[in-house]
Amino acid sequence: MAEHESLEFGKADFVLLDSVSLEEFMANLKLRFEKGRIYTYIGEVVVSVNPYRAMNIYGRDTIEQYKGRELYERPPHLFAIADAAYKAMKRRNKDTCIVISGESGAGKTEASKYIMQYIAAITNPGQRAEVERVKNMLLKSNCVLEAFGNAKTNRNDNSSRFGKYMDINFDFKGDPIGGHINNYLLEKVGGGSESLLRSLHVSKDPTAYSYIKVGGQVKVGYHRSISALTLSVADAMKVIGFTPDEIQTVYKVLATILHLGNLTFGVDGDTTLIENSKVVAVIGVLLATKEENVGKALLYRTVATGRDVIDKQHTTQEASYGRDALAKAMYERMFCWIVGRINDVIEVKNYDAKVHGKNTVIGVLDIYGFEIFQNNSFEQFCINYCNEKLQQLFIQLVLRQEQEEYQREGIPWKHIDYFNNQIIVDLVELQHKGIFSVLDEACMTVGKVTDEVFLQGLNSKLAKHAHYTSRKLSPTDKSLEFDRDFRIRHYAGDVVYSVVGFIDKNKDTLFQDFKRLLYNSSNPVLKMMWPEGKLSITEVTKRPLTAATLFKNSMIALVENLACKEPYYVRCIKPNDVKSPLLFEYERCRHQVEYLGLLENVRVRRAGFANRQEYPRFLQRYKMISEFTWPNHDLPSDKEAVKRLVQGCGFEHDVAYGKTKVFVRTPRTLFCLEEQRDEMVGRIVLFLQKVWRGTI
Ligand code: AOV
Ligand code: MG
Repeated sequence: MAEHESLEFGKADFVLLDSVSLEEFMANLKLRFEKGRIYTYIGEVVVSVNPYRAMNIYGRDTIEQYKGRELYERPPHLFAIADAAYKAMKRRNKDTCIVISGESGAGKTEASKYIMQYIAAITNPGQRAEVERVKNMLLKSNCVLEAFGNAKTNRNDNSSRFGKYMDINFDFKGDPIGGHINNYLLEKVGGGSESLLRSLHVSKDPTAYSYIKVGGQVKVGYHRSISALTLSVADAMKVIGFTPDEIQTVYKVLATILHLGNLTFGVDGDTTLIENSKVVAVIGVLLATKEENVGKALLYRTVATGRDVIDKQHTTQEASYGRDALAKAMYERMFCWIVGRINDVIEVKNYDAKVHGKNTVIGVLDIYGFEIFQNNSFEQFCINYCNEKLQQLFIQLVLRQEQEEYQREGIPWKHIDYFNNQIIVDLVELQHKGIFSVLDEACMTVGKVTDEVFLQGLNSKLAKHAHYTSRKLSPTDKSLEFDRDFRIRHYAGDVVYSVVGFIDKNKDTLFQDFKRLLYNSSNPVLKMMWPEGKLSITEVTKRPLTAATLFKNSMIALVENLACKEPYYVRCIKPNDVKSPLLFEYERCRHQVEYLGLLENVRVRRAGFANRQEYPRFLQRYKMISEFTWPNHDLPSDKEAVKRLVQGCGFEHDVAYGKTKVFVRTPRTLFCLEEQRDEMVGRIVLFLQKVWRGTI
């Protein structure tokens, strides 16, 4: 809690504020940001404000300062939290997780990288080769995934378009021996960049590719991902163990996607045709398949009618839809395949470690942050739902943890009120009544399914919901500009979504013809990515789960997984929307502090006890201030000794004794203890100096 830092930098822990009000909280946050102190605690939670400039606080020397230390011994830092999670894992044999949350651009991904670097730096003192290999893989995999899964958005130049949860497995020595990555819904919008094109020996002009130019602008999306596929990424892939053929295939898939974007369809009488057939030939070469097969898959669809199988021709509209679906599916499949290959490599290999050894885990979650764009669609809806789930988890865990600790230690607990966002989580995910269910139902309607049908379903089911409205339900509401709009009151703010595209994105259908096309490629790597292409049309019977259902299930599983680990939290705040290192936009920050529930977090922390320490730790730190405990006590237990010490100082009223820990209610008491300690340490030092000099 206390840090060896002068108060001119504000309070290092919000729990130490003189009074808990939004104003005081904000004043402290602002002061610290302006003084270059970007981290502040709320107990064991780190609040981080994106500095938008390089900070000289992540180097080797800083790492050394935090290694093995307790939270309150050093200024607040991500490293301290990482170390706490590591210690809990190592000393107490606990699976832990570090959950990093905050809106888009707040600094989650950067934080997750520093945490990984810290863990890599403090482990494997014995320099075991296998452990070094694993560490190297874990760090390198990050760079590859970022290259493919991040992109420039309006909110963040390096925005994570996928969610990532990485488990790091440790052996009994506390060294990393493997890991596993779960990835969540990749946003698959089109794009591309010049440097990729150059490396692919196709046109240098990015506007020559229609997936890249939209309204004269280079479209976001794969933009950055593809540009990042430079030598360094290919190198990292090589180190991880991707074969040259695999890396080549990745390039070919990317090139195919760009070429697909240039395909245009026309009609001649009753026939749909491809207007630029040269492109088809190029794609044929890239995919190692016959040109005519590519053409056929783009223009026809095999359908089973009773016993017969016929080729049904697409309209130009269907063909364009199919083309775009193919491009997106290829990208997504490739991304998942890359994650799978990385998992193969970082999986815990050693049989002994797997079966006999103590194998504990630290999980690091870095996901896409809450976002609001000009136009919000299915992807933003999923991303924002994900953030609701994580907020809900925070509420439960932070409350639960406190509650459980007081219970365990036999100390009474007083409830603090929160805005509980469970109501919004339910609005999205509840069976039968939630938005995902309504969407799935609409998708299953026989006949022509449209986004409007979905919207009608929402309006009829959710008309009374406090967090839902739409143009139809609130016709005079200015923020709902179009008939297709609906609005959700999220915990982090109102977001207007357009229903356009929800049905298609949810069904996420890729014609079986394309799957077969890719499966039948003579490129074995590509073939491997599309195993289900093996099935013929008559064998495909099961309706695949919708994107919404898959996403919901993956979120529920994620939350279950996090909930059974000991959680550590990093709450990231974005200080302004212009990426300025100087600007602390008060309103912007206040809003985030509010919706993140940080003030309530402080209150819970304080209403209970600001500080708790295990008896031996407490003694070790303060024993010099009492004659009963210095230099050693002769009482029957450390608990008794702490009681004597506290009595002696006159803090009885402010302290509670749990089974294993002493709880200190107000920070002031701790200050006093710290002051007395400093004084005593000073005296002891002086005394020792005198002894040294021979003056005593
Ligand atoms: P995000 O992960 O929270 O957004 P990032 O971690 O990508 O946000 O941070 C956005 C940008 O802020 C980075 O590219 C850096 O320029 C800067 N930044 C963040 N943290 C630091 C730091 N500790 N030191 C220096 N610069 C920093 V998103 O992924 O969009 O939700 O989906
Ligand atoms: Mg990110």
